[in-house]
Amino acid sequence: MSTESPGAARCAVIVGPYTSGKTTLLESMLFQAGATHRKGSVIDGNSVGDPSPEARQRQMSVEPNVAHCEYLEDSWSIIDCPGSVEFARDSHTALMAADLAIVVATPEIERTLTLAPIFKFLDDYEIPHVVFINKMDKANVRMRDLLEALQAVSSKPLVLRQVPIRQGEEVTGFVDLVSERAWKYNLNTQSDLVEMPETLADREGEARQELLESLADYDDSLLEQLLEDKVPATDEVYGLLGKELASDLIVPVLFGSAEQGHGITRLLKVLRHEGPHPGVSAARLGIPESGGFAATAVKTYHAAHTGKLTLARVWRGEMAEGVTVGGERASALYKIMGGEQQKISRAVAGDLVALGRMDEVETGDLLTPDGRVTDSDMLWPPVEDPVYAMAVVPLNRQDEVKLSSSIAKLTEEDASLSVEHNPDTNQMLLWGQGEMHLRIAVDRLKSKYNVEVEVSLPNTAYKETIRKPTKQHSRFKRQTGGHGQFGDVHVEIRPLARGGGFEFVDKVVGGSVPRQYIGAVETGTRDYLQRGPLGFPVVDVQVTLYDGQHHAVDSSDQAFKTAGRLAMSEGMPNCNPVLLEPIYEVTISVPSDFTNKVHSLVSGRRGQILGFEIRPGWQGWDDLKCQMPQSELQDLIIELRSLTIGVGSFRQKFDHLQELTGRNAEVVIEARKDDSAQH
Ligand SMILES: Nc1nc2c(ncn2[C@@H]2O[C@H](COP(=O)(O)OP(=O)(O)OP(=O)(O)O)[C@@H](O)[C@H]2O)c(=O)[nH]1
Ligand SMILES: [Mg+2]
Repeated sequence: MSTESPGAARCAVIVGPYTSGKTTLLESMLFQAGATHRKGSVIDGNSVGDPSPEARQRQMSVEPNVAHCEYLEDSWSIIDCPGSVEFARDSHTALMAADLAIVVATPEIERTLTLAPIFKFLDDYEIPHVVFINKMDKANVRMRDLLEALQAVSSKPLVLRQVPIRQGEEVTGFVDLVSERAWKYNLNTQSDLVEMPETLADREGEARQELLESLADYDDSLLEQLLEDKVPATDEVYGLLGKELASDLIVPVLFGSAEQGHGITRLLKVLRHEGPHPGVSAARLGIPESGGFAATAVKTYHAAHTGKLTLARVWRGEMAEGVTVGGERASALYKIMGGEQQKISRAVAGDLVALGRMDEVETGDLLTPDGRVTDSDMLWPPVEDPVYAMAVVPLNRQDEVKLSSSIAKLTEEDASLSVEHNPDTNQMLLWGQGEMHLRIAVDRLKSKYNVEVEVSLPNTAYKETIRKPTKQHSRFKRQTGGHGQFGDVHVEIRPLARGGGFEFVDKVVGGSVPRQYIGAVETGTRDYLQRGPLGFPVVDVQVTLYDGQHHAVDSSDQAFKTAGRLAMSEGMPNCNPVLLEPIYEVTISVPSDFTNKVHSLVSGRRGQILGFEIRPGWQGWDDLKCQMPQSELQDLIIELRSLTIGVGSFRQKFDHLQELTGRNAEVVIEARKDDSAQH
């Protein structure tokens, strides 16, 4: 496949930490490219991006925003991603449509660490990217210091493309290090060409030399020229910038202010001249070169009027109205612009298109005329581990079915959201990436599907067991008119080793309990296990039936089942019952600067550190392995993020049940009693 695809639309995906100004940047780019006639703002709630009520209300992005513009002769699709780590899934999949990413950073050295996970993802998938340092109207750091801090979290060399012109503290323009021209910012429009300030000459020369040396690291011809003190041709430098960006060897760094519209035209020009073409991206993704059209489904939306919409990047061929994928027909093709959809008749290689009502298609599929390729060679990011859960119950009981189908739509839109029916606690749990993530899911249930739910913290799956054996004789006897009921059993109840579950042993001799009733006794004892003397499911217990009595007329399955159950409820309280709490194995990943803080976090939550190692593939990060009670994990992510400027994360896996005694156990048992009293 030719990697040159002149004329094909390109796709830039805007990513970056929370509130760095991505949606404002989109607004500014659209305005300065002439795609909009008025520049809206996130604060005023009239931006192209963030059209949903959930986003407007919080003045933050909660899903990707899609827009298009023509700049000079080029077509661009732009996807603006939410910055909150809780919506990382959307950035990850949107980036699979990207020819390049624009990483929006802020000029704050103390926040540069928040870029680490973003750079890591871009590196893992070799996605070409530029950095745009936004909010320069508020900057009070030296560019050199900022760049050094940014470089510390990027494994790829950052190459400064511009140096700031300052008047006092204020950044009023920039010098482009390739053309060596100076520009003065204008509010929300192109900059003016000005004389290069003399005071900047040294700094400019030094920064330009750094840029050339970075490029020369990957180009021998430029290296030779530099060694011979020759000045390389400007076109050659532009060419190398484009080439090395497309191969993800270097990361150009630009800056400006999305709010003021500063540096935006420069960014658009860099995209125009140096932005990779879709052919490069298709090759990177391993899209096969022949066989009709090929498109990747990168996001699924369920919209009120159009139903399900699949956002797809077309890599090859053409999709026209009525297009079918393995027999399934798209109801329509749309071009999305913020909250609006416009019907279009065709989409060709390079385009970002939304396909209507493709029920079978899932995010991540490669769409071809022959059908969906769900397991292609195409790289596809794994789903993020869930870290936070809420229990949900429909306010209106009749909404139960509707709730399940609505949640299914939400999880189809966002695979980092999932649902679990927890059999231990009998709760329906919504799992996701944090409190905000789940609150927005709950808001959407109401605003989109008209299902209101009550949310609560998930219950911990406590169990109980016993510590000493007992023998129990119980008799169930009832005489009520005609037929009576009679069952009499002798059982021995014994503790089993942890993980032993439940065992029922039949040691009846001589038919004191006739064969046909033994199963009923077992059923009775098993029934009891659902709720032991402390109020929780019973585990790790063995019950041996060794004797009993029966009555020729009055004995029955039912009578022996009741007798079995009775023996348990009379015997178990004498067995020294004890609470068991679930212990999880937890791996916490943080930059090593935070490792000490995490040690105290873990011990403060009754955790036990098992050890720590370097996080594989993450320079300067640690993986701390520990064991922690499930009850301490519920809001762990909230504290962990607040300790680590949002970048810490963890994975959890059930490990074992462990006895819980003392005050902690009493609280749990009391709460269970209160809970039962209410129901
Ligand atoms: N001073 C200044 N403020 C800005 C600039 N760009 C954005 N902001 C402000 O920063 C805040 C966040 O802007 P957004 O554009 O919503 O940021 P975002 O990165 O899209 O945020 P999320 O999508 O929620 O992560 C808003 O209050 C903007 O007005 C800028 O260049 N300078
Ligand atoms: Mg945003």
